[in-house]
Amino acid sequence: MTDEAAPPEVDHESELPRDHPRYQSLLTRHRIEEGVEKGITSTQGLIAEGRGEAFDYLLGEETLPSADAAARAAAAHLLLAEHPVLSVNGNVAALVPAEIVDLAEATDADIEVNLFNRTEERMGAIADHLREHGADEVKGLAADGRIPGLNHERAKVDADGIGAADVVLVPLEDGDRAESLGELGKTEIVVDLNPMSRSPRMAAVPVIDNIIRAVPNITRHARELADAPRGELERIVEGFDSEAALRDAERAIREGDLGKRDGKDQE
Ligand code: PTJ
Repeated sequence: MTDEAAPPEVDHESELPRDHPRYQSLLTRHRIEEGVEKGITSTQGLIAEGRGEAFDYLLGEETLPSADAAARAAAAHLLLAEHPVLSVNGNVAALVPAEIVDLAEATDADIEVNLFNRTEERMGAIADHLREHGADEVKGLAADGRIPGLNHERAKVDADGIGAADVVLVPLEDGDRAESLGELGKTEIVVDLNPMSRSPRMAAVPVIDNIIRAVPNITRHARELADAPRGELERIVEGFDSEAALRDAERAIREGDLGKRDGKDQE
């Protein structure tokens, strides 16, 4: 027997102690930094991450019950879809590559790389990174389709991917593209920590949560609902109120729950 406390368990990927009160947030930063170093994430992705982190802090770095209900509605939409597609950008690829592959498997969805700041190098690096994490097929490289109403590079999609999709998961999406995809009649599921941002406000299902929690949560719901009859999935979709979900996240941010943030002071 010894009086010495066991040393904190350290995450081998990031070398961060797992018991650090802001472990998840620091791990997220570490992955984004690594994404930039590998040529996956754009330097603008660092700024986007900072914005997201601020909102996550205000939300107590936890999934709200309303965001969990949104994740369940997202899973029901993906399971009901004829042709679901998961859109991946540089931040999503850096933060949740294996989790996106799991969600695609659970919902029989295609994965498509779709970038705001599109370069062929980054497209290739992200596709390779997703394959290293288990993706069989990655769309987005053919770029033989267009989203009308957007300028050249941002409009590129695969005709048999996002171009043909009925339901699209578009995490951390730009407002213009969210609007254009909506005008094309696609059902959009947007994951974004800012409930005041235009993209979640356009979405059929806004999931106001960190992508690192939201994607595994949608997968968990999809696995639970895998054998549910269509009628039950349709009831979940119809029962979801996007306005109420956005209002609830705004309320949580404005009123705050400082108790939840104890011990999670910004460092
Ligand atoms: O890789 P690319 O070229 O496609 O570019 C991707 C980014 C994210 C850089 C680009 O789409 C962009 O500039 O996005 P914005 O306009 O900065 O919007 C990003 C949104 O995502 C903001 O509303 C953030 O609050 C939110 N966000 C950031 N990190 C997370 C997040 N939402 C959920 N989880 C996060 N980890």
